[in-house]
Amino acid sequence: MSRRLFVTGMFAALAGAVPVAAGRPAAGATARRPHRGAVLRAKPAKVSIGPRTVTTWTYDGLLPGPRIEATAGGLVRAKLVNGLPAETTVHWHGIRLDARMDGAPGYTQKAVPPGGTFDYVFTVPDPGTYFYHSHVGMQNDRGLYGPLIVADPHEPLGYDQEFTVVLDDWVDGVGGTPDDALRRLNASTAHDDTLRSTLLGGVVGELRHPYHLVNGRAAETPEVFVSKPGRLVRFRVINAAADTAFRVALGGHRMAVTHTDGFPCAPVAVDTFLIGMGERYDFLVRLDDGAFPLVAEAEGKRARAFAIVRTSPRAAAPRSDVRLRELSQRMLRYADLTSRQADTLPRPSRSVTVTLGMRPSGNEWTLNDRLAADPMRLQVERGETIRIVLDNQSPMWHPMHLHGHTFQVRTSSGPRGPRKDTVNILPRERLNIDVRADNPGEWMFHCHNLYHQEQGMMGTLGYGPATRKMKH
Ligand SMILES: [Cu+2]
Repeated sequence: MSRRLFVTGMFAALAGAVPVAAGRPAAGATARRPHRGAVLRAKPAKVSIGPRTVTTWTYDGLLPGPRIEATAGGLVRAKLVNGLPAETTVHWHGIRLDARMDGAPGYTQKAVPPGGTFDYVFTVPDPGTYFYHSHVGMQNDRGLYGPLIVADPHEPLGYDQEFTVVLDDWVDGVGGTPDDALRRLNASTAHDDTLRSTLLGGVVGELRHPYHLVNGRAAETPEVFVSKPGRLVRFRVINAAADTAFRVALGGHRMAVTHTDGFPCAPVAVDTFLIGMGERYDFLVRLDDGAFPLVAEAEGKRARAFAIVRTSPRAAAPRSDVRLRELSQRMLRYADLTSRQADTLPRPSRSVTVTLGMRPSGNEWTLNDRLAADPMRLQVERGETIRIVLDNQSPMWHPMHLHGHTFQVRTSSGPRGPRKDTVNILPRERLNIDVRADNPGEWMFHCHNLYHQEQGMMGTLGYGPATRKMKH
């Protein structure tokens, strides 16, 4: 099939010309359970990532945590039971939910103490690919994350099968914990500046994680997604890593990117895309006959996460170190992404600048020159639309994430930039994002590099005058 025909087919599918044929999602080896009345038991556990077994903190002993499924407009109920030796919360990343359910410790709830419980009950307004994770300290760089998939009751895309691909960088239980890694960083001003990428404008991350995972499995013992030749398959890719952007490609295939951060966009045919921490991308692909490498290159780190997409039981498995030409071919840019007319926000009535900075130690990251302990606060009034001008004066890229809202990225290609909740901004770059203030609360706005978050890069967007901060 030619690429042009393929893309035409994608647009036809979006227009509803192809009937919905989505069967039950088959998420490879990812554990699943019905979401109704789900109980999430946060607890220490031994889990195998393939080449080794590690002791870490998990939900229900699983890595990733259980897949939670919901339908747009419906309810999610999840009881968090804290079996950890530390306090914890669950944040529902990307969901425009009731602020009391956002899981932001000290802002929207008190963190749940060891032995405690918390009932998360909220409506999910938008379909799409989301995830949940702990929002306390470095816990998200352990195993405390899982996919949250919100089905569209009027799904306009026709496809035969879907797979969820949760990416992670892994250090816990391999020469220490993420807290140890953070302590080492904070104790030194010498940083590893060999981790570099032109695409990310310089140094890419704070440390070299020893493993990179797809659905909890290292490249040595990869996840295998089983399908059939000719099937049109939707992949939902979630970057749950703490410090790693991934460059994703499927060997021998071109992909049509259909969604970012849960929201639909006009399909774009590309060979590869870059996904920062906290971002999600969905793509459609018509599978060929064989066994194909699904590669997520840890950008600038000379390592990769790896899985196999198999449509032929007899085809030889690709090696995890296979060279993929797709990785260096046509790459998705934000300017390629166009949201639906219905998702386009009105003109903002004012703009505020958020300057991203680094203090000379290299261990303190700031928003408008403030650290998390005395955070930047953007005040908004309900109903207004504001423009946030992100101005990165720091020497590293940052995936900036806003809780409780999706913003519209104003790209160079016109007014219908993508709706997103997490956006990568490169060093020396300025980027405009518009936010409609339609969900009152006190919302975190922070870098999703967990090390930067813990080194101060955390502010808030709040409605009306500041009220007293909740006691941690
Ligand atoms: Cu950052």
